[in-house]
Amino acid sequence: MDGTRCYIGLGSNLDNPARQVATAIEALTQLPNTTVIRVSSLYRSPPMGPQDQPDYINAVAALDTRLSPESLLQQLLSIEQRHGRVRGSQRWTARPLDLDILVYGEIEIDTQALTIPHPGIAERNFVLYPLLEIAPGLVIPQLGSISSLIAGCEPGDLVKLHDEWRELKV
Ligand code: 5RY
Ligand code: CA
Ligand code: CA
Repeated sequence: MDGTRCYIGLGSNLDNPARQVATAIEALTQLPNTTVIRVSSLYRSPPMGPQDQPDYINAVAALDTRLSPESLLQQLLSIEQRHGRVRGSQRWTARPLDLDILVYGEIEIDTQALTIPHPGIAERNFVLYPLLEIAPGLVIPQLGSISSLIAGCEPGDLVKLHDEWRELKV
């Protein structure tokens, strides 16, 4: 498989979050013109932003894709919908699945629909620590190396989970 190396952030805090993330990874492996290269451990953390919601499970996946950023986004939104996500008027509320394009090769995009690299990466321990695990040498456009970003981001209450979830199937 060739294509562009991308990093996808996965998050869930509703309806068995670990299973949501495990089955979303399965869905990523089924995307057209795309190969999943690596998947991080799962991590649990308290909600950042609005705090009146359950703890999150997060992970990051590396994939190679020939999909454009826009069609990759449409595919991710479709997976979110199949996992029962309903978007309301409120931002940053609990959700069964959130999939973000964190990095898409060396590309920089800033449109209404899509900002790449994802604007929250540098401040979010639940993104940086799983990224460090699967791509320790990564350099992110505009943001720099993972190691320099990690140096400025405390792990805080982030907990790395054990790997039993990798056996989980639907
Ligand atoms: C801040 C504000 C909004 C950080 C801040 C959001 C997740 C954010 C989350 C997630 C965890 C959200 C976006 N300052 N907390 N909060 N994991 N998503 N732990 O995936 F991330 S809402
Ligand atoms: Ca997100
Ligand atoms: Ca999102």
